[in-house]
Amino acid sequence: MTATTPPVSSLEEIETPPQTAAVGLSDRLDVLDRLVALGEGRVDKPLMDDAAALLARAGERLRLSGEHTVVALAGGTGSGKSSLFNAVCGLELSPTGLRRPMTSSAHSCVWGLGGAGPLMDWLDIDPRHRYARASALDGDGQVGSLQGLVLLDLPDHDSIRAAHLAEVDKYVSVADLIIWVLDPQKYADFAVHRRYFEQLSGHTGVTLIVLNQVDRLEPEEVTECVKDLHRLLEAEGMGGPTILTTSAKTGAGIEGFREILADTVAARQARLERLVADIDRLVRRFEGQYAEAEPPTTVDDRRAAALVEALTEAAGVPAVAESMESAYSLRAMDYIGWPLGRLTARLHADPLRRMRLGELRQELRAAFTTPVNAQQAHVDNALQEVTEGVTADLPPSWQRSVREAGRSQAEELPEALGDSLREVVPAFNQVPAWWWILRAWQYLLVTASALGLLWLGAILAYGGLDLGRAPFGILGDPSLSPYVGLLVLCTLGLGAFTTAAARNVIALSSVRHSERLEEQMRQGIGTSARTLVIEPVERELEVYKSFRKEASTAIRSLMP
Ligand SMILES: Nc1nc2c(ncn2[C@@H]2O[C@H](COP(=O)(O)OP(=O)(O)OP(=O)(O)O)[C@@H](O)[C@H]2O)c(=O)[nH]1
Ligand SMILES: [Mg+2]
Repeated sequence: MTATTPPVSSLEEIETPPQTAAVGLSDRLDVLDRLVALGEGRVDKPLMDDAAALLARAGERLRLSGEHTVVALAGGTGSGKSSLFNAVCGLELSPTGLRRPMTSSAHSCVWGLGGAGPLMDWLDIDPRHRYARASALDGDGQVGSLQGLVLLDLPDHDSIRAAHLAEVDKYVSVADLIIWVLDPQKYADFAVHRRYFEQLSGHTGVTLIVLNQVDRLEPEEVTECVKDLHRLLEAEGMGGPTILTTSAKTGAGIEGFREILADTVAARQARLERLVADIDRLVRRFEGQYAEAEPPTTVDDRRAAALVEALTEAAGVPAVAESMESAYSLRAMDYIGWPLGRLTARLHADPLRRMRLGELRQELRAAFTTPVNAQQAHVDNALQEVTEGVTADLPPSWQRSVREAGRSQAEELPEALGDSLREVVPAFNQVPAWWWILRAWQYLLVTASALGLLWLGAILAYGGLDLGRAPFGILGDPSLSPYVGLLVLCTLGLGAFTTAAARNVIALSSVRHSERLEEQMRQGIGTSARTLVIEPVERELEVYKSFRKEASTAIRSLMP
């Protein structure tokens, strides 16, 4: 074979601009794929179903490299696959020779269309065995264009079968045409191998038979051979197969071979153009699925705050805070009230006070331990308010999906609200340091009063009634009794004053304390509202935003 002049370069170097009508198919399929992923379950179902069906029809093959027509040369070793490959390429690209088997890994040649890289990668074709031909330099005008053709020179099938079963499957699954190259000596082997290939891939697609090396036969022998092959194929159930005779050595039949390749390219282009038209028609149907107005992507602060307020109400936080305030006062008085007063109160068993504290405890226990039985209507209203504000500019289907997103985790709200309430329990149960200090102070005063009274008693006993000798002078000195009495009165007065002052301080701090706990509960509820309602809504708005962008860009790029 003599090499002709056209330049050859690696695939990466040739990136000719797209020239066919079907160009952009991969991009279109990607866009459609994204639209389906974003719109699934949200947008008009019949449209989504049609889009999914179209994507399935296009399949992985088109996604990899829709614009290319893949033709694979398969056959037994030495039949002349590489020689034919070189003859069509016009260059000695794939080594041929007497060594058997010769080709150990697939070679490829791409005609004039960039972007076959992913397909080559997927087929695992060694970059050193990838070639490209500029289509303009190709052919002599007598045959149609080979633009977009990917010709694969495969190793003989015994070799690929031995090496990688999966490889065969790959080649066959992407091939638009499989060419079986037979030689006059071994053409009968075809039946065995064909079944093997079909079994592997379930591929019953287009197959062309090439009987090569016909220069080795006399013309009558060629006719006889072709007849025989026809019979063989019919017996195999392949009615009316196309059989081409070639000689890679003399060039006989090569022109016809190229013509068939060009027809295959043209047929594929026509199929792709139909597919492109189908996709474009489908994309137009997305027009009604988004609104012109730029959508919001966040829930505004006012509405978010209103939701927290409504949930706070629904969880009964104000009532809980009120109970906490009362309980705080009662507990505080228990701690720092005048100890003697408490003692008498206990002796008299103030029933009202007892009942009140018991009730409060019960109320709070209920609030903290059971999930909040939030009023559903209240919550529903709040959720509706949140989504209403952001869906105004959305088409109905997306309004629905945003509303659903807002409610998607509503079931978890009561438990989450309950948790927010429970979180304040440790803070509620705390005893502030100043309670302890005042309590100690009160006991000190009581002790001082008691000692003063004992002292008075001793003065009366030893000094007044003269019951004996006092162990210390001061215990029997009646002249001290007014001072001691004054001391007792002072400590008692101080106790009463402390109690009165504490009452005021408690009144103030119980309000502050409950306000602080209420704020803490509110914050917890705020967090729940964000994670369970606002964030799902905002995520859905983001999905709509992406969908709108994809759909509007796709529609704008369509021809009018
Ligand atoms: N006479 C004649 N010889 C041919 C023809 N085609 C190929 N040959 C020779 O047959 C031998 C095998 O050709 P290859 O093209 O390497 O065969 P192959 O099918 O690629 O073989 P493997 O790579 O081993 O699978 C070579 O020596 C070629 O020169 C032809 O049409 N006529
Ligand atoms: Mg070979």
